[in-house]
Amino acid sequence: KVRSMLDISFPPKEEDTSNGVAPKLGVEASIEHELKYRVSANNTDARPVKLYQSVAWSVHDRLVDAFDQTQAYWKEKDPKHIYYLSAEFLMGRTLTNAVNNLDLGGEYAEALKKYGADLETVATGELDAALGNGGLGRLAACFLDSMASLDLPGWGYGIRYRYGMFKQGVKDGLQVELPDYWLDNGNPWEIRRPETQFKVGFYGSLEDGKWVPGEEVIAEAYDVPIPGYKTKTCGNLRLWDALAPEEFDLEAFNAGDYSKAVEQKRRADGITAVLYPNDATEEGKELRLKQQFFFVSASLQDTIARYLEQHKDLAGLPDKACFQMNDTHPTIAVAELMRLLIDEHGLSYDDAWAITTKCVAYTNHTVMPEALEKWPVRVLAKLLPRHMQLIEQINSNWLDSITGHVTAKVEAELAASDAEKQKKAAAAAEERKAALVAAEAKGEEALAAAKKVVSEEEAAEEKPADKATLVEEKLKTYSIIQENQWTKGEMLVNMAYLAVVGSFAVNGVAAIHSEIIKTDIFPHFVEIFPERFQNKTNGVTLRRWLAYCNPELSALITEALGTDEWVRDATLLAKLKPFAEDAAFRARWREVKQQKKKALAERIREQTGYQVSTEPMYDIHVKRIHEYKRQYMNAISLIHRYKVLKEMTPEQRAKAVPRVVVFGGKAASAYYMAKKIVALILSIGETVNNDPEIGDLLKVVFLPNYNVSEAELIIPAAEISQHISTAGTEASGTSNMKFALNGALIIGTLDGANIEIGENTGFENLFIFGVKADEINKLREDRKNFSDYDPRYTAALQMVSSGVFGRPEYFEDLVASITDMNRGNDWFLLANDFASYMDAQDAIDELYRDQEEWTRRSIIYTASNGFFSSDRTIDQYAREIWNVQPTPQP
Ligand code: Z15
Repeated sequence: KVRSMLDISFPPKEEDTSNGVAPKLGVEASIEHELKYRVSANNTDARPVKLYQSVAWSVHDRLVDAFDQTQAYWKEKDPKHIYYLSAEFLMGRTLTNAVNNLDLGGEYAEALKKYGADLETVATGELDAALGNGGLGRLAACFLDSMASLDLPGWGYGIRYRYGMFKQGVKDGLQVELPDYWLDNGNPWEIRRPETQFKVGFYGSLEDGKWVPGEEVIAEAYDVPIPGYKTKTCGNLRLWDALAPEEFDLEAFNAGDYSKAVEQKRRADGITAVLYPNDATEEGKELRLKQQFFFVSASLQDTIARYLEQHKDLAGLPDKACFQMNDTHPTIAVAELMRLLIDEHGLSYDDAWAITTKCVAYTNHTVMPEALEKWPVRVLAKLLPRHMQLIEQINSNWLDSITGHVTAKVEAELAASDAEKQKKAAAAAEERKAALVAAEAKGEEALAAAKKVVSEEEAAEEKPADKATLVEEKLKTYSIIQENQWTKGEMLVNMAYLAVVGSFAVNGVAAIHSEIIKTDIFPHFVEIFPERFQNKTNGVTLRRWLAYCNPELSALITEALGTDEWVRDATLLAKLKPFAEDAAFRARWREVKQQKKKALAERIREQTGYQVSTEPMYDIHVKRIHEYKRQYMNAISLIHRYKVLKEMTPEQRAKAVPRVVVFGGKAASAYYMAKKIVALILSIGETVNNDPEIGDLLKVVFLPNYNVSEAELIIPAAEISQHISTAGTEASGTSNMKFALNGALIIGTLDGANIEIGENTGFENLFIFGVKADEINKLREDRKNFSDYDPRYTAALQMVSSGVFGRPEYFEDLVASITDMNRGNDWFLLANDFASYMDAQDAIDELYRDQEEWTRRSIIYTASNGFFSSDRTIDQYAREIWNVQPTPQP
């Protein structure tokens, strides 16, 4: 701890534990108080943002009470805690969630009447906290909500990026990236903790085995209270900011070199400045590794410091702390925990290893090779020399520990494959012996000739493979440190392997994904520790993703079930099933959907200028833009749809099923193809939406800046949603769950959690198409000879190339990536899946004509997917991995 001089204790507590003025005031008075004193706006000029700020500060004070009480209670009870280490927490807005989780919705609504405002409008004054890219970061946010709601002692640990996920704009038909300075209006949801600071070192050297860092920064804590749903429990998300040492050490600053201090400050600022905007692709930058180590080191030091306040012996740490590593991003935790235990706390290597491997668990979120982090030994050794040394030791112990196993495996393989060869060799040897005997009988000359033949034959004989070499070769496939397969001679640290070796549990995020990681990514580790591998199918919080983003549908559900308990216990949603058969209920269900479509249409007009009707089917495809997610295939299908509509007679058009197709999603700023996909969708929209012949029959909208708040508006309005990744590539997907719970039907592949959604909903209710995951490898091999192009596909691509949508040269590479066998080679198999995708699309149109059946299915989706509540997921983590118990306040 750096700031020990500030560790002064509070004055003794009064009976009333509320520690501020505002909570003693009623809601209405507290808003007024904040408006006047914190935000400095009088009632009459309270503009929306200022009103938001005062309401937020008023809620903040109530959160702080809940937070202090929970944390004090947990400190006293000292239960085991889960620490969720994640480089990303995609929180979105907080106000609505906090007010409703605290069960203060009614009171705040009432108080706001005075200002002629409602909570929903006031809430739009808040900027999203977008400290994450997509699914992985949003999952972490859902998990925090569920941990608190289940009264589980747990904290999230991450980075307080000053710039979150970039804002996406559209200019001249292209994506542009704008900085996201989300702290612009202050942040009422965080509490700065200047008293909680830790030193984090980088670079330097090892002197007598001791690490002497060449650079040091200070990690300073910010706490974000996480209110559970209708419980006293309020968890914590602790985010770290980086300060230069001189910033707190005034004396050194004054005595030292001013320009050096400025340089140090600049370097420290850089660490927490900005989130890397890549989703599921690796960013091999040293600064990224610095970010990872920075937050991991601070979090581990913090946990150990708090543990040691109450316990003497670190051997007990595994009974009090579990660190869940969200993907490989925090994997340096394995080495850092070892270093802290050995170098800072004097434990032996073996004792430290025993503790570490009981404290750390790892979640894998992807099988995409480009997302599996591998840090060059050169980079790691420079930035973290002691950690590199420890990783080498971990690796050599690991390889030693399995040499017996690998040797036995090699022996078994040799035995099997050589048994045949040896038999043959023995027979040949017998023959030669006989030949020699025969030759000897014939005299000297014959014997010499025969000996010559025999020695030639013996030389030609296949020697049994050298066991030692084979063992060595095989061991390399288990090694945490491996040679780069592209850059010979460069050694890499495979962070996923380090995570598996250092963890007591490894899990995937959907059933199929957890199988694929066992067969394709870690099969050799499964041999050694089969019991280590688990599945924890993802989930989403029903608070944010149903109750609060769709209050209209929620009210209807609550009315039908006669209780709102389903918000806490999602399995109760199953009781909605019979209502699918009730025509009056279906009509009301449709009415709600219609209302949400209207809100989305309004948003589309605001953001794009396009006027869309609320009558057509709303078909939504929102997620990060990636080749594997195949927004491109959807775009091609829309070109075909446009072409068909153009070719129709007026009579035929009158019978067509109109659609509004909405795309949203960000392309990583350096992802060349993804940006072209965005441009293609924009161009298609430009052409189609302005074609008077088409009118309301088809609108193709790219809604810019898809983020958590946009998702809360978009998802409730969806009638069909698209989850069409190449089978085997999407680990889980989580928006599929949100759409299903909001009664949108799914068109999708047998990939990720789509499969389990199908199992729960009944596959007959989904529009499933495409090849299966176990066919992919073979199909990829066969691509070179692929000739079976669907004529619709070819014609649509021809339209792109011939400039129907403008800029044909700009789209050349994109077209080539799926048609030219030397450029991209259709790695994600669009050509293979296109025809069955179109069949599924036809089935959708057909079903939509039958609104009663469509609505029936919509209700069934909501009723069937309570399983995908993150409360269920977190309950499984708590029981099956963490061994953490609910610890509610009485
Ligand atoms: C990310 O958002 C996901 C995986 C990653 O490895 C990275 Cl770096 C980012 C996503 C998966 O693509 C998605 O399928 C999954 O639902 C999500 O993580 C949460 O597990």
